[in-house]
Amino acid sequence: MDYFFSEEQLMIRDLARQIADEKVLPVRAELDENEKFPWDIVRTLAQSDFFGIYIPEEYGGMGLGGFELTLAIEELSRACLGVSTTYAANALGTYPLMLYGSEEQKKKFLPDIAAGKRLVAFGLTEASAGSDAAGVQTTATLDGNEYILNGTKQWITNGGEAEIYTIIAMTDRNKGPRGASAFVVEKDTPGFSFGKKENKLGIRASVTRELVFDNCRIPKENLIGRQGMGFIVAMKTLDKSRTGVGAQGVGVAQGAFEAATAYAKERHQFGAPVISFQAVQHMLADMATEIEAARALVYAVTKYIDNDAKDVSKESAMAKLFATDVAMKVTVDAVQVMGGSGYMKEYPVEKMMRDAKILQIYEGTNQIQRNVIGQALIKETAKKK
Ligand code: COS
Repeated sequence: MDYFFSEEQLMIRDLARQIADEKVLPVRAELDENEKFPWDIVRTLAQSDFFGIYIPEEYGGMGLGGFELTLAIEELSRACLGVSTTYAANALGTYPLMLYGSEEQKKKFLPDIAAGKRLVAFGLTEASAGSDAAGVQTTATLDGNEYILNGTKQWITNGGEAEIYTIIAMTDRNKGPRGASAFVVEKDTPGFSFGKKENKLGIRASVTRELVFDNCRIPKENLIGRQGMGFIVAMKTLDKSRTGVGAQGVGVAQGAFEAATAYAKERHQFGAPVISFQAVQHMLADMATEIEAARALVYAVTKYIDNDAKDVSKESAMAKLFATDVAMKVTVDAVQVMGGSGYMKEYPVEKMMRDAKILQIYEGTNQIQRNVIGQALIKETAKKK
């Protein structure tokens, strides 16, 4: 398929592919085995200006869009989903500042983020808040010129390694979603510490930690947007970032498909390469078709969002839902095509299958995506009456 990329888009895709092939592929098994955070790769991405792709030029970025970011995420995911999660979660954490930050906040934080000098994390999830985004228990209480944060965030990607945190906390618990507010909190703020590092099934190169706020005082100026807007900040952030999860799905599925196809050409049974058997060909044909359909949807939705479309919740949820379900199916099938070898750590597809599972869970489970799509359909059909 030719997506008629511009010169700049081709350059980003090719450079991302080169970094993935030269820097990520050789170490991905080791990063996975030892749960090693990919600092060397983060530095390489920073040197190549990858952290600034989607950040406006006035704040030190390249001034491009979510589409170019998607191309970079897809290529990194083709090699290692743990590495691409670190990179994509950085954008997730940055969006609240980009979308709702004050001029002062943007000037203060975005240049360092664009340069890859400081990593970012997004903190919404808690023990009793995840799918139920309004169920946040962490509180932010205004005290003079400061907010005091108390509570614990769970399963936070880039936790501990990031230096900038965008956090959703309740400024008024009685108001439900309208009682939430968004804040930016810097690492090393007294009262802000990190809990245990999680031991995960997949994406083991990425780090997942608890964030603990114990009477953590932050300046009043660290409020993002207005008080009470936190739920909207979180929803709009997720609307924008979910296509990135879709791109992760396309990338990991592509990587698994390529590995399975190459293997099926090499492996001989009954005197012939297994790819000559129709049963295997049909599996590969389905995989190739589903990947292309997922890629087309992710690209189309990302371009739609880049063109300043107003309400993108439904389309963004569709891209995430479809591409990540494809990723799960394709990675499972890649293991099946490769049989015993597919199950062994010597080959990359068992890791891809373990990694892919998280895509159906984080940034809103695929059940939640269906709820978002369903709610949008109800609204749309009500308008048409
Ligand atoms: N953009 C703008 N406004 C939105 C919105 C969006 N995407 N989604 C909801 N809202 C608004 C609603 O219109 C509603 O406004 P009013 O009070 O004026 O009517 C308000 O926000 C509350 O919305 P709703 O009643 O739909 O909230 P719910 O608590 O039922 O939650 C879902 C809705 C399930 C969609 C939300 O909780 C969600 O997205 N959950 C998943 C979050 C997630 O991805 N978690 C993973 C961890 S973060 S990496």
